[in-house]
Amino acid sequence: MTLIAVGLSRRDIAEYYEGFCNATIWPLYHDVIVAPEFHRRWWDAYVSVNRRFAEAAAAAASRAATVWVHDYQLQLVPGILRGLRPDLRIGFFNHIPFPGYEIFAQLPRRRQIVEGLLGAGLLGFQRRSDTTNFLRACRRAAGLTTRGNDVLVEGAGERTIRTEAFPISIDVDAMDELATRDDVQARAKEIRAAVGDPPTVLLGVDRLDYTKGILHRLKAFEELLADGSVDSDKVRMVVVATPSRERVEQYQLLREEVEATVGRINGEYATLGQPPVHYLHHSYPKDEMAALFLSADVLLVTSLRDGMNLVAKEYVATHRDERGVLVLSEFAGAADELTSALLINPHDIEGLKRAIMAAIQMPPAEVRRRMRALRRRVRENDVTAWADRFLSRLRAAS
Ligand code: GDG
Repeated sequence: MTLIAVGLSRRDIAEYYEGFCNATIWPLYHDVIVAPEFHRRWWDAYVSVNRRFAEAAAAAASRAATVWVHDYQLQLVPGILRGLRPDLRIGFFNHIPFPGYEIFAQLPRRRQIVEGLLGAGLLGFQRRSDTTNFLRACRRAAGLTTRGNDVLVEGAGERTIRTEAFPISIDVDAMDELATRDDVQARAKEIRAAVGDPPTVLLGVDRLDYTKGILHRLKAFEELLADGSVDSDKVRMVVVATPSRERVEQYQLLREEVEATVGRINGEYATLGQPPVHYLHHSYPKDEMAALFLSADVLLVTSLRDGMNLVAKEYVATHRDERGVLVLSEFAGAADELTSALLINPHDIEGLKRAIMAAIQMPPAEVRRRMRALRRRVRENDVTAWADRFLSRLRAAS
């Protein structure tokens, strides 16, 4: 792979990346879990950085090349690039949700975003509902006509833009290979021993982000400890919260709240050297991640909104042994495919508690049956199948 760097100044990072991308678009596209901030100079920075990415691609692409633009940080690139290089075949994939129109409509420059995206010949989203939301935004924010999944752009150079759901996936073979390595399996045993070798290990792995529902998960666990449904000697929770966007204020506040909650739970329910919650604010290499997945009896994915959630798929891919229960939020894109998981609404703490108890107590035959079905689904649509499907649709659309 050849990488061409597009340089960002300190100011670009503050206004474009931390500002417009991660304090305007990210919360807005995740259903305003926290309030998005709108600042006109952040928008100017977004336009300027998108232009630089488009110019870099225009300079690097050969004649009639395919350019695949990724994610919410670059929504204006398809339009700018098309203006610079009409010969290119441009596709765009959005990794995060596309919000309902009532939410999207808050964006002061909503029309420009829609028009920027429509520079592509094919627009891919994670879920069908994201596609539907985008089509509605085309009609309402840009006054365009849609027909089925197509958007019609009229006038000189009339065009049809395709939209479609392409649920992203993982490299299943690579994950499976890691999980069958002897050293990784030995490490998984060590991890269990390190948390006190309890009968049940619950695990959550996320970037420390307010979309992931980490506090909801902790609340459910705390209540189960408080009402005596789980015994802190028998069930241990591992919370891996990878550092993320640490200069954005909402992420600093979340970190404080998560750490205070973990401290409170452990203060209340730990015995000496045996805390019920093991909290890790670190990044790990891939093999350690695989060992963590292998070590856990239950994976808790409690996202309040999530484009897909690859962690859920990775957990499934590591469990060739057909052990392990996946508790999965219906607000993660993965819920459309992974229907054999225990699907939950993370806002419903009682329902989440019931699902955690069901996971802990699930008979082994049911664990195997569900995991087998999950593995079949993840295998059928791995990341190569995902990319092939997108690129062949892009060829057909152009
Ligand atoms: C966005 C969308 C969508 C995490 N900590 C470490 C580590 N990770 C890896 C996981 C997984 C990836 O990062 C996280 O992917 P997710 O899908 O769970 O979530 P986002 O980061 O929010 O990703 C999401 C995704 O894009 C793809 O389209 O699914 O909805 O929000 O692979 O394993 N990897 C290593 N060390 C860590 O500490 N090596």
